[in-house]
Amino acid sequence: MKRFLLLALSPCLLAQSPLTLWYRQPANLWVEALPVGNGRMGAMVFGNPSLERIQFNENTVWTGGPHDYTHHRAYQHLAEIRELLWAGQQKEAEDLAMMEFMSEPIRQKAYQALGDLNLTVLGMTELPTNYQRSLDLDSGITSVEFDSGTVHYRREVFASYPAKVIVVHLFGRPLFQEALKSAHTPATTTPDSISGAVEAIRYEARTVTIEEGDGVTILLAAATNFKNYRDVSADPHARVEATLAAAKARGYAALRAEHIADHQKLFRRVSLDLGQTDAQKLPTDERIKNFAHTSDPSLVALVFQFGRYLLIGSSRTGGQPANLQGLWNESNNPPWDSKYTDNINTEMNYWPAENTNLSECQLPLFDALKDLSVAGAITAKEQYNARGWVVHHNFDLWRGTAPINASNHGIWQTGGAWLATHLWEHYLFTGDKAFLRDTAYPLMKGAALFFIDAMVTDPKTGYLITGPSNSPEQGGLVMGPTMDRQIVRSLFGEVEAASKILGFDSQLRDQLAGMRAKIAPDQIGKYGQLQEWMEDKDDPKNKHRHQSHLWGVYPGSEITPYGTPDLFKAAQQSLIFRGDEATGWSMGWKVNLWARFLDGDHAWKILQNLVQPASDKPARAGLFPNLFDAHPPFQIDGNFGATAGIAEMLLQSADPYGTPTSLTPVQAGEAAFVNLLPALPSALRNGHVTGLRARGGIGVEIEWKSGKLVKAVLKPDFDKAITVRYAGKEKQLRAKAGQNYTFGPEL
Ligand code: FUC
Repeated sequence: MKRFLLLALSPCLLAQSPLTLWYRQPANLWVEALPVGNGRMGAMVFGNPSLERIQFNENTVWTGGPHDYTHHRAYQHLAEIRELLWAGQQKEAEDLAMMEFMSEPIRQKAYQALGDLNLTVLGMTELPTNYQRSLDLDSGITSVEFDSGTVHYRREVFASYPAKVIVVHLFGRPLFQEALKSAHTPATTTPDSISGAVEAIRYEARTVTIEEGDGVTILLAAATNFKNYRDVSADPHARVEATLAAAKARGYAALRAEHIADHQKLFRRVSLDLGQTDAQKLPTDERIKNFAHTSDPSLVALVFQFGRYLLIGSSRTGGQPANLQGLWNESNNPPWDSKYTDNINTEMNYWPAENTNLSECQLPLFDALKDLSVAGAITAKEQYNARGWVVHHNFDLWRGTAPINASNHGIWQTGGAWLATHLWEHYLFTGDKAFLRDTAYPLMKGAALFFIDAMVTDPKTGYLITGPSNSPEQGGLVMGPTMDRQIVRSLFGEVEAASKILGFDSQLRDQLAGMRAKIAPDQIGKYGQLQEWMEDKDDPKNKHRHQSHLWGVYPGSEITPYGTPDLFKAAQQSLIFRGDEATGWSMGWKVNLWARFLDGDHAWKILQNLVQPASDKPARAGLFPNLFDAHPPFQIDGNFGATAGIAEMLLQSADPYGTPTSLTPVQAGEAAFVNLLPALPSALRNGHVTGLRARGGIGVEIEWKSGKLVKAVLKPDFDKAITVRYAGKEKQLRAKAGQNYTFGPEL
């Protein structure tokens, strides 16, 4: 009998849990380690038997300090930049903008690593056997266990949101040595503390060890002096001390129970069963390798739930929003600085928030929008002489809103506007009127005011357009890219709808409606494609990862199968031209787009490209062994895009009758549309999902067999007129709050 056998879960049980990632070997690379996070701190657990490495972050450790990036009085050059663009002198316009219109400094700041907690286990006499490490998504706990001689070793690690600490528990009180290591030099380091500074940020991390009963618990806390983007006057030492004292007083069992309860309150809202096969008995890394040639639908469910797990881990109330790597980062020079790139990436991070029932995980983003509306008002005034607020294609901890990097792609005006549409979506999903009135509306209105002032009339067509701007990351600086027009049209419509619901600003509402009708429309070009720009200049061979002009299909809903069938077909043609291969997040977007095109098998094909070993694709796409999505090297948006896309295959609640010109009752928040299994891939023959959410405040459960609906249950939170659709049939319903409505395939 091994000494601690009773404490260990049987490996066999773990291996069969559909919500577990597990491996037969420790992590060698960072993208093999297992993530835990509490919205402030993240940790990556490597699981080496005798030398455990827990690499950790705190998400306010960034380079830089409070700073206004705005290029003051840049508006003086705006007219000339526009004139040059209209005269076809793009290079001259970009050169002038590079000199006179860019952020100061031109780059924003970078998210940083914090340190490593290294644990050396002493006295292990024999090489480990029966090794297994795992991450249980359901409890949010990662564990490592193995035997050495007659001793069974087991440890677990979790990140507690309520207690703000990382908790490491070593069962059986093995002898060990602990060493904290800072990711920065110089730093003041002892075995159980590190403190130092990165430019304006001062940080501290500290552990305390508690010996309780049959185990040892190490509590790790970290904090900085960051209070908000303009104030770094907090005391990291006092913060860490207070956190540790409170956590220590609770003890391991209470911390663990509290963590599980907190995590499950969010995580368990949605269950997804796509069927079980033998393929799922293998370790996760092997399942990724096998996915292309075996039937393993349960891996799709795991990828889906992993995205939800990552959102819970990286975006919790009171903290920072999820950045390009969520909050997991081991580098002080991470790709794209691990900032907030909002010409797709930051938004994609939040695509699964509402429909997969993690609505409150968006609140950190909305807090950031409040900051951005203040910082971005200076940029709006100084660079466009406009009211309201603007965010270009990136922001950072210091809420830089001016155009960064280079004028050919940094000057993109609709980052703030796109983010503001998330406020409206949050309202549509939750029906929370107080949120609409107090938080959403003022921000949405500010985002719209900017475009009332900053849009111009195109001299050639007489339409209203944005500019200077770009179609994200290609084609250079232009006037009036399609994506901008779609975003502004949606934003204006949403502000109109919100002002109507709230009884505010009727004059503004009329003004927005008038302007919205004059924004240059979506156009079909000579290849039958949806034009990406004002001019018909798309290259059908263009495989660019961005497919920005398809915004109106997803995440927007102005191009729809039944409202705008011609544009819908053209948009589909554009996506066919772009192809099925792409980098990580781009594939995440394509899954959602093909789902909105109601083509489940095509969405599935993209998902198969996404769920393949990253190593086979020089790490430009695919999944790493720990299921992190590749985008050289790792970017979390691909995970979130995949989760949102899988949900979008099963349930859609955007109005499929929408058009760019008039807001439908669904888009205006007056009615709801529930489209059941709109893009079910033939590979997902059987399944059962509970807890998805539809716009209108509706909980949705769906069960299907052999590719056909068996039963759907709608649970509206509010009285609502709902159209339910399945397999071409529709049914109207006047639903009452709190009642269940059950449908079979005949509706
Ligand atoms: C956008 C993308 C890149 C990358 C970066 C963080 O600029 O075009 O692929 O994801 O964001």
